[in-house]
Amino acid sequence: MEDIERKLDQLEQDGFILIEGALSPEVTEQIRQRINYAREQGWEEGLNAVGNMWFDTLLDREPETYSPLVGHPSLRPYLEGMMGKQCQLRSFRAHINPGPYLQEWHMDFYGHWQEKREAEKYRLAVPPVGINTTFYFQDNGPGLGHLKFVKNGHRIEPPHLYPLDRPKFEAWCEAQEHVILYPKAGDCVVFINHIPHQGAKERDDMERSNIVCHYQLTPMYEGIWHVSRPRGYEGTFPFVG
Ligand SMILES: O=C(O)CCC(=O)C(=O)O
Repeated sequence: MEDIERKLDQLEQDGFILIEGALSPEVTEQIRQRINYAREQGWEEGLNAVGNMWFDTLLDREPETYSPLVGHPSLRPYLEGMMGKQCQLRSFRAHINPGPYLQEWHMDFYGHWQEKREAEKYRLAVPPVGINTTFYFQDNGPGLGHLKFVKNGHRIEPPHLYPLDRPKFEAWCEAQEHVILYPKAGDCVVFINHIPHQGAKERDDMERSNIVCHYQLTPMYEGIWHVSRPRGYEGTFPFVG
């Protein structure tokens, strides 16, 4: 219990926590292979300019493989500890980085700060927030690959967001103090998803894939500024019996 409380404090304080061994080696290997199978089948939605190939349909295509990741028991204390029953799966996306990969500095929930200001105008409104759980299927490490955060980037509003001036926003992110994580296969990074972050391969030929579950605490209106589209309502509350 105390350990969980400490981790919840850390998530609030730092904006992220690394959960080591969130998935067993067997499950990690099984899912790694299924993600590669998805690529063989050509199920990707696309491959973007920074080297990220993405898949939005895997939870629907192979629920027996992927649904255990939603509200996974090793993460439940943190998701539930932060959001309770209102914790809602917003979207489920897998990624493969087939070649060189240096992600753009970005936030998954770009609209957070403007929605926060909006919410402050109304008596019952609360600022919408979201959490990512990103599962890794290969070992990252110095010389291999990493995930970088802007230190305390969930607590300060970055400049150049509204309207987005991407070069200036990215230059600001680059100039801040950073924290670098090296998640290993089976680890999961849980983070508040308006913190600016950037994944990267340091070795172009490493195999690298991950699965991101986006959760949201509050219902968010269609068109809110978030990198993912919502899955809808039915069956999206993992902690409600
Ligand atoms: O490690 C990565 O490639 C980046 C992960 C990411 O952008 C995310 O989890 O939202």
